[in-house]
Amino acid sequence: MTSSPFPRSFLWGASSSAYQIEGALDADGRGPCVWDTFAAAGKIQDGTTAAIACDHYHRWPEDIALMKAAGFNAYRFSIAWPRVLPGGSGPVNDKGLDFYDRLVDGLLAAGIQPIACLYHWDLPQPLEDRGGWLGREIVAPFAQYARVAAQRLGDRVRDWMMLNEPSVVAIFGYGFGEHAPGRTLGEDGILRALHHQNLAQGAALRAIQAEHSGLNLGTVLNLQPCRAENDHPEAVAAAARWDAVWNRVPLDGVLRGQIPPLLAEKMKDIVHPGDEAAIRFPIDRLGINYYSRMTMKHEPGRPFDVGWGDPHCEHYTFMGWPVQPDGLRDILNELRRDYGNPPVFIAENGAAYDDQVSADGVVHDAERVSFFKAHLEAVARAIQDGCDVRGYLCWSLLDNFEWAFGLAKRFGIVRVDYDSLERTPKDSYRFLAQVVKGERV
Ligand code: IFM
Repeated sequence: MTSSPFPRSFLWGASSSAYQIEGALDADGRGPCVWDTFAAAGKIQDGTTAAIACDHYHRWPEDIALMKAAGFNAYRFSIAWPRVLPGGSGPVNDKGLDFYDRLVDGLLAAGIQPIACLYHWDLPQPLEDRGGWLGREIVAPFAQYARVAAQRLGDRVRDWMMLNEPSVVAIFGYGFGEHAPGRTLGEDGILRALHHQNLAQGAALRAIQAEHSGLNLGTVLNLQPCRAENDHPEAVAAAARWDAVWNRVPLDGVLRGQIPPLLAEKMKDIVHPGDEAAIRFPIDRLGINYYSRMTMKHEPGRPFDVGWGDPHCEHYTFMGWPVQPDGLRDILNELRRDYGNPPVFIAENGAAYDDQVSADGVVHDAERVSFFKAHLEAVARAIQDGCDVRGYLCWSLLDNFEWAFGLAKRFGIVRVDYDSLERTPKDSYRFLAQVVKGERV
């Protein structure tokens, strides 16, 4: 394609996370994490667990081969904190690190750039037992973990992301209890967990920087534009509050070292002198996860007096999420206009659908193909608008363990048969492979 809006150096690939695909939860000295505890308490909706998941821990060579065959040149994976530091801090488990050594070497041999994410939700249980993200005691263990990971892999992994979606961890893990560790502490739990992730991130970024120079350091945020359900002032104010919680605490924290003014009063006992400087860091890359906009309404009695409004959208995914590709272009342009156009990459974008295996044994996932097409067009337009977008990684390579929904929600471009663990590329895989080759979009 001669007029491709995507630069030659563009990163194309997929994202995944350790807990969702690896399985092998007892292998090689791994310690327990909060999601193990949450699943054991019967909190996964379809009753499944991640004990085997995609068995990526053993089948990673096959998964790398799938990415290579698609022409992908980048892959974001997460390192499992409980494999590296089974107690959350303290003694290092070399066998856990050995797995990521093998994975990184395999990726590099296949010509795929590894992008490592340190925290994709598998908090070691011993740390949760000491308060988890609710206390600032977690900062030092996270910095130790970052240092240890960079010591082992920093000679080959150039791109390091600290967190994945801190607002989801805080809101659903500590506010509403729908995610591990299942705490239902409302506003205070949410704001504490958000701020302490920001603090831990700042310490981890500095720890890695001190360990290795020349690395690309960043983090991954799920930025979702917040809209009011209608133009009633109460709804507009509710959307602004939710935007402050969901988007601004993480974004303004790392990029500006600021607490959103709307939350300053509620956070005054959580934020200590000097914290603003500690959470700010001149990152090299911002990863953006985008799924949809959020439509909010005024709902007294809920945290921040905000509830979910009706987006009045034509299409929804199997998660019930509205399909709103223009929100991605909006968020990229907002970063360009209001945050100095930082280098960004799409670190996750994708959709779960009710996949059916056809008589030919393949999933012809036309809806997912349309989803990708529309979102890639949004990215292309944002690049034409002048946004500094460096890559697009779909969520996800494989069907996987979708947290509290278990194995029932399938996001992969490759189907996984959870009995045989056989991998079968879907039509969306072939579509993205064509895009990468410049034949589509
Ligand atoms: O599966 C998750 C992922 O772990 C984080 N971002 C959203 C995805 C889909 O819900």
